[in-house]
Amino acid sequence: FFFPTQQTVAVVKPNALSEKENIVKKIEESGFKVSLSKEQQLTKEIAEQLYADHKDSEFFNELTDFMSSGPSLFMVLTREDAVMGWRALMGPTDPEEAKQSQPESLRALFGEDKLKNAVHGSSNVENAAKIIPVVFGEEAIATDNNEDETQQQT
Ligand code: DGI
Repeated sequence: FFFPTQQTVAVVKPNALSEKENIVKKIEESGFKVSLSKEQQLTKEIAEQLYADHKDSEFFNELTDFMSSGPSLFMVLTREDAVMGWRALMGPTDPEEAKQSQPESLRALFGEDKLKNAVHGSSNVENAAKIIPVVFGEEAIATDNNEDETQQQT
């Protein structure tokens, strides 16, 4: 059965940055290549772009405040079926639910509550493609699409 190679954006949220080594280890053990990686504190504006699909949500302001409250780790992950695969590794939005249904997921292991749930992932390849140049710069598109078969980290 064949799944296309995809890229997704993974973010270690500010509350879980101290666990970044453990989280990256699990990411690599799950077969993802970390194609790009950057630690930075988001501006409120970039946090709003990251969560643009939630702009009408009642927690949009709280969410974008939290995401810009301290440094987070941004990564571009490359793998077959990366978007769904990364969402599966993250687990359900609510860490309490994750502990019940998927105790090995990252949100079960490192999440505190629905907001401080340790990690973010793009919901589709279009959203990932939109935020990559915002965080990594326009040149990221050309270099990052340069696929090869090695698992070396760049
Ligand atoms: O894609 P997910 O992160 O799994 O979940 P989502 O798209 O439903 O929500 C996006 C983010 O919004 C989530 O990671 C944290 C925040 N959020 C979701 N539900 C709640 C919430 N924040 C608060 N304060 N309360 C919520 O019920």
